[in-house]
Amino acid sequence: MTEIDRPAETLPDALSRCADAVAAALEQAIARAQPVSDRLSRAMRHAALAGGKRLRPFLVVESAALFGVPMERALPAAIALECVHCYSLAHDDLPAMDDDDLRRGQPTVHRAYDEATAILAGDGLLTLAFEILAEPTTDPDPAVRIALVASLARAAGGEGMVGGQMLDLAAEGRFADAGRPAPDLAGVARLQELKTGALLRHACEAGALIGRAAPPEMAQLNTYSRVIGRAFQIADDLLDVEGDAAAVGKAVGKDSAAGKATFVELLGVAGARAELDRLVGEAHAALAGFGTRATLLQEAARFIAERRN
Ligand code: GRG
Repeated sequence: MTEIDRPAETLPDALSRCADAVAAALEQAIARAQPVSDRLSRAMRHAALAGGKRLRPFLVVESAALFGVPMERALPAAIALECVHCYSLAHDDLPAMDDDDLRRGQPTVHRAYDEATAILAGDGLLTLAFEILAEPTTDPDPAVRIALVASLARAAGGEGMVGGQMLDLAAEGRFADAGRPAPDLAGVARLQELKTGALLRHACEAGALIGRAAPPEMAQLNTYSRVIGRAFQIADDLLDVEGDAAAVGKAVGKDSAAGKATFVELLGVAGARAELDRLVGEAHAALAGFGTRATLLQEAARFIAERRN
């Protein structure tokens, strides 16, 4: 099916259809990987299958759909990214990092199992991601598979999410020798562009690679992904201030307790909301060249800005 005969779908329907497909594909991928320990297998499933909006896979699928790629073709790259995201959450929740008991409304992996198992489950998902990307079913062209591997590695590693997480821990004043990122707007933006923005950027890049996007189309998606990355984090900061733990599915109020600078602290609640509105407009504009094919991605920008969990 091409984008031309793709049936119109509302964003909630498209998100839920994608989330179901992602859960089924993750379940199969973990089973195929055959972890030798049943406990490890169950912990990996707990980390990967306990709910979640599946926003990053949705962005992969919809970015690829801009180029007429059906969901099934984009799904392997989409679940590879979700494996990395789920690993990062399992590790972030550990006592050595955020020390959280609740994630996606369920006990965190180390609470449901133990710390060593949670670390290994995260490691298992991280490596599974790259195994999936290496498989020919991900893309028939080896050059595209290598580009996907390189893009995800850069996004997840020391120059991306892991680097951002390190800056975030430094912002709490944990390391005497590591320096602290400046507690101003530029410092917070840089930290967040790495910690959470990098995987969102990879999501759109992966879809563009699978869709064989031309450089100008790649650039438009890159702009969109940067803008929604910023919106995602501002919305997250607002949830930390105003959200309800039951609805959010995790503890709230942790940023101010840790004394961290956030967008909301620097802009104020009204300023943060105004910035979100501006960013939603910018995200729409970035994809204007794709016409109605980009409607779901444009609506996703508003969803990200207004999300309640
Ligand atoms: C431990 C290597 C390592 C990295 C951790 C992403 C991250 C870095 C930590 C997550 C902590 C956190 C709550 C960050 C705020 C933004 C964020 C990633 C929220 C969770 O993402 P959603 O809202 O979650 O997409 P779901 O559950 O819907 O998948």
